[in-house]
Amino acid sequence: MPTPLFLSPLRASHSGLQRRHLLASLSALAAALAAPRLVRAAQATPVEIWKDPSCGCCHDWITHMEANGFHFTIHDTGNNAVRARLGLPQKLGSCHTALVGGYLIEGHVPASDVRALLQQKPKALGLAVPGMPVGSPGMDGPAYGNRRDPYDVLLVARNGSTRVFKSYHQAPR
Ligand SMILES: [Cu+2]
Repeated sequence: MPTPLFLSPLRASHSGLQRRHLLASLSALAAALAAPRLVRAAQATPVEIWKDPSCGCCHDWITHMEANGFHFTIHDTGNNAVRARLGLPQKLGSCHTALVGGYLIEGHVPASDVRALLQQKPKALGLAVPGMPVGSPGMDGPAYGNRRDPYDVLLVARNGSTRVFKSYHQAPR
């Protein structure tokens, strides 16, 4: 019968096309999966952090920062000594102290503000969110009933004076 002879090359080229299409899709998928991971490894900003080993909200802040391209070296030694050594007034203190790009980061500072600080490079000791306001990164979400208290990110000068770097969740006036 001539029919199979006529159909088979057509079927062959059709499946070849499908295979090529599938391979192209697979390599595009592989590239899409691999690329961000490589970029993340190469460009992640190193951060050193001092915290209590049992601090859960510290860990949640680290998770927030890592999701925004920071990479951590963790010291589970508490942060009172390092905070004093680096010259941050205790009244501005929180549960963790970090160092990134020569700046001190105290408490639950949003990653976007850390990025802004690193871009603006002001003359300063660093940023602080004193205490542990509910609604700040690592102190947020369903575990806190999605409450969003107002808080300020403070830019701390080397002499310990502060000004508001960014305000969050302020009640509308
Ligand atoms: Cu905390």
